[in-house]
Amino acid sequence: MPTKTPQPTAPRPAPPLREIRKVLIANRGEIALRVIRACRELGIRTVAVYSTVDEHALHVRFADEAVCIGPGPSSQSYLNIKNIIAAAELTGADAVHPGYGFLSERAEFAEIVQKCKLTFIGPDPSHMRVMGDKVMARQTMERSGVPVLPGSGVLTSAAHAVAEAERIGLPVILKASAGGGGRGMKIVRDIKLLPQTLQTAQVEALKAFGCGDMYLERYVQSPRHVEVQVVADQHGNANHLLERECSVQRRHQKVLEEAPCSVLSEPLRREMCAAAVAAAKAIGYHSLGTIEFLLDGDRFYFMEMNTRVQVEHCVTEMITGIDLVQEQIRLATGEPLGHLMREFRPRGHAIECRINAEDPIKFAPQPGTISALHFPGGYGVRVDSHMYQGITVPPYYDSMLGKLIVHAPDRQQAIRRMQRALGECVIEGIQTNIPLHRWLLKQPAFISGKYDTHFLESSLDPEAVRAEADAEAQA
Ligand code: MV4
Repeated sequence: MPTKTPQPTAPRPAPPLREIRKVLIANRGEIALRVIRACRELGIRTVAVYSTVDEHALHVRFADEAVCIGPGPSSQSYLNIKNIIAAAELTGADAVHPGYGFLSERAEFAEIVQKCKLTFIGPDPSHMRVMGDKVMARQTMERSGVPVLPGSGVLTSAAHAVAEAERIGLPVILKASAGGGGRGMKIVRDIKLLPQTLQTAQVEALKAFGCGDMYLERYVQSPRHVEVQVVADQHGNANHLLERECSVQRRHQKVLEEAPCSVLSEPLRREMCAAAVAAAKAIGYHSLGTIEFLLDGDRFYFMEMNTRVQVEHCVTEMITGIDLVQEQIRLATGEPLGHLMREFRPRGHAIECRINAEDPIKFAPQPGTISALHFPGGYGVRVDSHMYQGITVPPYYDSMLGKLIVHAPDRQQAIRRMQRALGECVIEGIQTNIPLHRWLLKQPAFISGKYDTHFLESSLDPEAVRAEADAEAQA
């Protein structure tokens, strides 16, 4: 097998505590606000960076200082490492928070931040590299006793691929070793099609990721996506903060998330959460992290690890009472897990709807100006959003306007609370996916909790979503 043998990171001596007094947030939108809020409560000063189209953005207004780092396109601003580092040096920041997306999982960025004597609020670049290489991640997990699907190493030829597929059994899925999040995957049901599919996939992966390495896995037909939140300190301690159910997706974009997962039995939850902690310990991980699993009946398999704070972290916050971003900052200073070391039990149920600026039926992004805005409130409702009345949503970034999160004693009450909150939501001037959410929350498959990763795309009913949009317009 030509595949590199992964070496789990050896335990390191814990570094001394590094004080954080000023954080530069290398991001925009709701997550930049989320980090600023955590910093303010911790008594830490904040530096926003922004592109010219974000001059009036809330993250710029809420931060103590702000530095313009370039024009609208992210390649010239939020991905512009030189300008971001210059902004940190100019303002005397001592730490950098990458948020999610943009530079958050780029090992080279974390490395540059560290070389500039700044604290990276996240794991080591080495952790990002192991988990960014999906073949290495799989092998490391397998060796650590974390369940993985039958699969191959990097495929060296069409003949090798066919031999491996025959050993694994059809159907199989071809994945790019440098991919992730659903990018660069192809399902193969007929062995005759494997050589051609492999070649196409290699070319595409090389173009998209700069690496054409592909591997095979047994394909699971109707899985659920369940992920476990882990926390780890720089002293070798790791723990979990329960799981999130994220199966409501479209084209690998999550649409709605909940915590806990309504179909996990208590023994299975314990097993999955223990596997996630073992995964983090296997690489000597520190900071916040998420272990994604495919759940197939009562079996689960490691998929990927995300080494950043995730969009859906809020549902975990609601059911655990832990401010994950504050903890992430605290862990970056070298503090031990402390109060995070206890056993967490789900406290009620939380649901998050991602509110996007898009056509609710065709899903095309809808940049534009918000002419009227009213967010819901009341007991058990949380809104994490960077919107304000009059904002012009630029076309350069993702279309998420914010997140509506509810918390209630049980799942049924959480669904009712979300329906109530969506009913209070007013966003005029641009189309949003709120009608899609209103439709979704009425679906018997959703209400019963018996859905998998194909549910949204297979049961989407444009007429019914249109009816929700019309009903909303009437109200
Ligand atoms: C799979 C799979 C079935 N079998 N792997 C998509 C995202 C990436 N994390 C892994 N993904 C999948 N990997 C095997 N061996 C099905 C998916 C998948 C999926 C996973 C989670 C949520 C939504 C999904 C939608 C389609 C496919």
